[in-house]
Amino acid sequence: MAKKHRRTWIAALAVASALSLAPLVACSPSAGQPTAKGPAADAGAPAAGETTAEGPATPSTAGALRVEGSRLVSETGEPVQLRGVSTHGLAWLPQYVSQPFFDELRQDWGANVVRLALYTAESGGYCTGGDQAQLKQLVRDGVDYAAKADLYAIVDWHVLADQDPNAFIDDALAFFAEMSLDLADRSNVIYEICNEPNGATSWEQVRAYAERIIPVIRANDPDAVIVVGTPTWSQRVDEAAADPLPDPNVMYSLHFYAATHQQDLRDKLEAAVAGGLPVFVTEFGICDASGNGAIDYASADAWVALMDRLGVSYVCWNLSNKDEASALFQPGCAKASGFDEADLSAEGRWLAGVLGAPGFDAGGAGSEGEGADDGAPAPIAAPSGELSGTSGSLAWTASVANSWTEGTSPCRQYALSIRNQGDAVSSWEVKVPIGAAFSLQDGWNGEYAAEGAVLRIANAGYNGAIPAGGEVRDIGFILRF
Ligand code: IDC
Repeated sequence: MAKKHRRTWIAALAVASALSLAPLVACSPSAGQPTAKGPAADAGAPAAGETTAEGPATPSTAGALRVEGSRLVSETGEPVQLRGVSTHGLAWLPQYVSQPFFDELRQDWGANVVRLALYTAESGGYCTGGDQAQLKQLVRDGVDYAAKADLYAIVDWHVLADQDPNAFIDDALAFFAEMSLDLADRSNVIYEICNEPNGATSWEQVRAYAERIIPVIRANDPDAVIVVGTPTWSQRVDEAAADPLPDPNVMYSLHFYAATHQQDLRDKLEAAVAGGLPVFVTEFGICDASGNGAIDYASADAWVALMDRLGVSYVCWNLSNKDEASALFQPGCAKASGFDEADLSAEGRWLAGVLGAPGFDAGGAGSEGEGADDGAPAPIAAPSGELSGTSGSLAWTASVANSWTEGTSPCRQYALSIRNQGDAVSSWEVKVPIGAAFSLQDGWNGEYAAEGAVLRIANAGYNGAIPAGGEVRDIGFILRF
């Protein structure tokens, strides 16, 4: 009822002051978007094919994937976006590779891909004393569990401390020869042949390595998608773009840690994709590049918004209970499956919100404030109460003016007020972390932009000025979860 009143009020306002309401921005892709049928190489097209009414593309719906232009596409050429999680090192934390947990990743988390990270060089890594037979079996099992769970699986040769993938190229040649033979019949496998070349390793060196590994895989699996890392911890997609490999089913990885890697790396991603390079974010975190430190939610949400807009696939680091910010589970959590919201770390709760995690909605996480970093909101389900925060000297409050359900989707109408605790301003912008996937249904007396799980609101043309100590009100919006 209040909703109806509100609409009447808007109409009156529009007539009275001849003001146009801010144009609505497309809803968050994680909330579900229609499938685009446009040319696969059109990087500017909305992210699509990934989230349809039936859910994200999976091996059973999209089949064997391939690369077309800058996009990953299904067997029938529909754009596909993969979104999921990476294991930590299989040698150290093998317990998360299981059928029950991979089933959960697909059904409860809403993921459509899992990455199996096989460290090459660290202590106990594949080339440095690890039990190779056991590790290969874990990879085979992981791909099998993923197939049964209807997930794509990335076999990740996790070059890190070794810096240059050529350091252990003989092991890599033997590994990929054997794995591609064993997995040749699997249509859910993606090969990632070097996680993060780093140190002084140049693109020429990575390219030379790829030119030796790719034919070995192709001998058994002519069509699988292969992802190649790029220099500087997989950030130099520009160098790959300048001299790409001739194989048409190759993608190039870009990795980011949101608190460290900001707009300049986002620009690199956008430029590479706009130039036609197929890029896959096979690893990212939302803390700093050490895998720890404070979470940067604003940067994380900006990354998600960009990747969703470009249709770029992304995989979050890492499935572990380590005491580090990039671990998806609470430190020491002893479970290996059967997770619920309380078991998730701050990054885990954020990711569940981004993926739309259907299995976590029912329990109504709503764990606002509970152990969250930086006071950031943590709910996964639709937030039920008032949201508030500050942007510089502006203190804002978004209170729930009305709530209802459309179909099975909760909707909330919010009233926003902003108090200026500093000097007079002539314009304003606030970022409201919603903490759950949403779509913006309506908004008034402001300019609205949905960025991942954050709603950015700037002043309209007529309400930018707030005197010192003053307040603006009558700003409102409707979200559907
Ligand atoms: C980190 C793990 C950490 C482990 C360390 C070294 O989170 O527990 O001790 O590796 O093995 C990467 C790497 C990834 C890193 C991660 C965070 O691909 O292996 O994991 N990171 O440092 N690139 C950038 C960041």
